[in-house]
Amino acid sequence: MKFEDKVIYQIYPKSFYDTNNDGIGDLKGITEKLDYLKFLGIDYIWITPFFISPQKDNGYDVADYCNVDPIYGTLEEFEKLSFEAQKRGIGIMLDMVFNHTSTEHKWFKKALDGEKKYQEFYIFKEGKNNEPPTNWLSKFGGNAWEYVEKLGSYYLHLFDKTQADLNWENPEVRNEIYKIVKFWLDKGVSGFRFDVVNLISKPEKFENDYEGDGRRFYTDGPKIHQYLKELNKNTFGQKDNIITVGEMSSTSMENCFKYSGKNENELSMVFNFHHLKIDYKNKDKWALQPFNFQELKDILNSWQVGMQENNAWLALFWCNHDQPRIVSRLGNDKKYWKKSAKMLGTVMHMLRGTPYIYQGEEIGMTNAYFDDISKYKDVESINYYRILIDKGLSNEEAIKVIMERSRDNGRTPMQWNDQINGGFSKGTPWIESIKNYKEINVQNQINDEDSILNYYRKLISLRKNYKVISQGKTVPLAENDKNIYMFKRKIENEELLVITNFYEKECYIKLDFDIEDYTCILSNDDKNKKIEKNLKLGPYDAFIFFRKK
Ligand code: TEU
Ligand code: CA
Repeated sequence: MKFEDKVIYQIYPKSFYDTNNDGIGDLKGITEKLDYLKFLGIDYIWITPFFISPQKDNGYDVADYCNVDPIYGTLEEFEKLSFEAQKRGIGIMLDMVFNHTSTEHKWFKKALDGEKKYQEFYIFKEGKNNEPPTNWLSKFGGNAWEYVEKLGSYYLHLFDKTQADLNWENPEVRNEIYKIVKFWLDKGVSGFRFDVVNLISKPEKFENDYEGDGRRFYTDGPKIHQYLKELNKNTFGQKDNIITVGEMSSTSMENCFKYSGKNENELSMVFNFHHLKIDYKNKDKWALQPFNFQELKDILNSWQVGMQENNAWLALFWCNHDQPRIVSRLGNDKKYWKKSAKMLGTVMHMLRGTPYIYQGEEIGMTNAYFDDISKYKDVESINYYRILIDKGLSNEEAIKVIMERSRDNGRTPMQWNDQINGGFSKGTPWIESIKNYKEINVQNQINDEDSILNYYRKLISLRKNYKVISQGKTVPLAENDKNIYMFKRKIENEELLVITNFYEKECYIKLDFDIEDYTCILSNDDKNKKIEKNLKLGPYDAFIFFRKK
């Protein structure tokens, strides 16, 4: 695997940095912050979609894949960004949304105008007895089929009704997609993130799901591996060193062995979300429960071991633009804000896989705590607020759920300094800034040796200096401990030992192996900590020990 010592930084351009003060972050804003990213030490930036789009789902509804949406800038500005990034040794990964297009895409418009060729680009089906073709649910709420009066049929949309699913069965669709990928390869991009790519292969027969929402019929679908191998062969596989990551929704580990397997020629690595559903009550995102620590450990450990045994590679992450902020979710964003943010960072950066940092995570940005539905912008949050109210929840009860679970928690403006809107924009931001920008911002942390930001820099540089971090095998330890998450990494004569306390309570861990020769190479607490048979851990402590045999 070629990308094991790399670290990737995810940028949500809308909320990163606004250079013309229209309240929306832009490509020029990314270019202006490249020196900051260089300082952080990351190798690639993954930029979420900035293509032409009506922005119903903030750009995941693409109307033209080969042009920049004017709210973000121009193709020339992208080229400038790409040039400046390359100069600094930073690669650019683009976010390709090929499960669906916007209903504003010319293909879909032609389909609506009755052009048979383009109707076959999508999944149009007739209903039965005035009912949609199946009872499948959209991931954003409601039925997954939308009726088109003038065609007398329904089209499938696994997401919003303005995001129509493409028909990958059609070779012309696949060809068009190859052309788009090649267009961007020719512009010199270094890699791609493929949005919900394990949902592209739909079943031959469309039938009702009486057990779930339909996902079991199209998740890791029948031809998925064939499609990915062909995509690889016809596009990025023809060039050296292109890095690719697939976003795998509700996937299985067995499928991930193939998606990212060493000799499979599909993708470099995979995201999965199982470790982030540990606070969903009965698997329902919109029902709250405290996070289940044992379940979190079991999931992380089983994926670590399973993937390494099968020569497959994981993308490691806590945060992205669809997730609440991790320090608010698993840490403590008040009393132990700094310590818990560093502890969580330690875990993700020391596991086997490629770490992804989502903008603002490196300074410990928190959830938004918006207490009024009018402040939310995300289509999913707005739809589910309605659904919860219709279910009989009061406004207070519904807002409590949205406040914890909304994707907007991760979409508030990046906090650069203590100036208006945290230095993101002098205009009115498209989504409100979090009030805590006066304390939590880049400027405050950049020269503070003890800051979360500088701790992340150390985590990144450790990966560059220790082979055991980039390439070692993971050995889970203390698997049933109630407070501690702990593991070893091993390669040849190097060994890394990572010990973390996920709670505020002090605790002890008995080390039942040979503890000689370990030295602490990084900690969010006492850097001179000596390893002992009976090791004491303070609130949210994290220690990284190393030894060479
Ligand atoms: O997300 C896929 C996905 O399933 C998300 O809907 C997310 O996991 C969900 O919010 C959990 O409830 C990708 C993109 O990352 C997301 O921003 C897009 O909205 C979605 O695909 C559709 O393109
Ligand atoms: Ca702007």
